[in-house]
Amino acid sequence: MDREDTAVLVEEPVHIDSHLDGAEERTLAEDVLDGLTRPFKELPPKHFYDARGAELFDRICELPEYYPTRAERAILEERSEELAELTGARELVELGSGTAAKTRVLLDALQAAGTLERYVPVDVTEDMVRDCAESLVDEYPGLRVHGVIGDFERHLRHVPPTDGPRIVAFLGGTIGNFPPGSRRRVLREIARLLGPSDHLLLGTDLVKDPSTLEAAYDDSQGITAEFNRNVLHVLNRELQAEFDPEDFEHVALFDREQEWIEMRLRARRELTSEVRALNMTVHFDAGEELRTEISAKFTPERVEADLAAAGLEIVRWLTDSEERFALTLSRPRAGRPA
Ligand code: AVJ
Repeated sequence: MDREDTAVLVEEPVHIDSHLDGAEERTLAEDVLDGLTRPFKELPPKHFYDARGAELFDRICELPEYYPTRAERAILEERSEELAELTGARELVELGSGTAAKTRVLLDALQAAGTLERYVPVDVTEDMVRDCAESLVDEYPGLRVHGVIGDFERHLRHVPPTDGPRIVAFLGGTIGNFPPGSRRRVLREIARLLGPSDHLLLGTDLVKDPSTLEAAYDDSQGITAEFNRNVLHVLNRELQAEFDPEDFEHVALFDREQEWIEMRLRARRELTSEVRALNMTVHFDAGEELRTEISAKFTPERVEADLAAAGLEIVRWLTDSEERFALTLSRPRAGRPA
């Protein structure tokens, strides 16, 4: 056996596959063509997260008004040991892993239980996944990391098969960003990653009084307003648009009927902007709004119904002491159709 053959046999602790192919830019262009020509203008929230958007989101997580991150972390700190025991997981798959800040709490518990073998982060930001993978293999001796760079709406089929029980984690309440129909579609797709001995760990923000909710999305320091306006910086840079973000006011309100938060950008005056890459002119009347995000708030009944629609049954319903946020552990219902 020569040296090259030997090299193939050495297993690298970090393995990263990228499935991005320029389709991301097309998605932005399509979403703008579709969403900004409608009578009620709308853009999907995933376009917030360029480097500046990701940094602003990290700052949001530290704000006194934005409780979901702290509440979810508190639940994990309190209950990770139990989750490790219930699942016996050898593998953690994390959708939208970001900097994996909360993930370490779960990895610690799986490590302590002696079952942890592999971490599979799925995220669109390659640099973040790579940096995070390198730190994690140093922090957790024996851990292998298989990063999947892609969009969890399109690339879930690239998540590698598992050879032992796994937890698929979808944290932060991001499932709430999908309108009800696509929410169930996304959950069904995620459920296809689960075999009979696997579990889904889902984070959802809970319905509560509107003033607490609205404050969480309209903080006194104006960080969320900057985050919201950042989508216009993204359009200016990626599609050669000419918006002045300061022409738009940040709006956050709780829709009591739908039980979701809406973020909007409201034109302070009548204005037009070219979007040069799309050969398009966008017009706003004074006061006209662009919806940039919905963030659904859940009741236990809604979580249960959405999971059931994906063929999943609840194993544990975990909340923080103030019942602001929930983590739900679920598993495939016996006899579910493949
Ligand atoms: C990361 C999508 C769950 O909806 O609360 C924070 C994003 N938007 N502040 C949320 C967000 C405004 C956040 N998610």
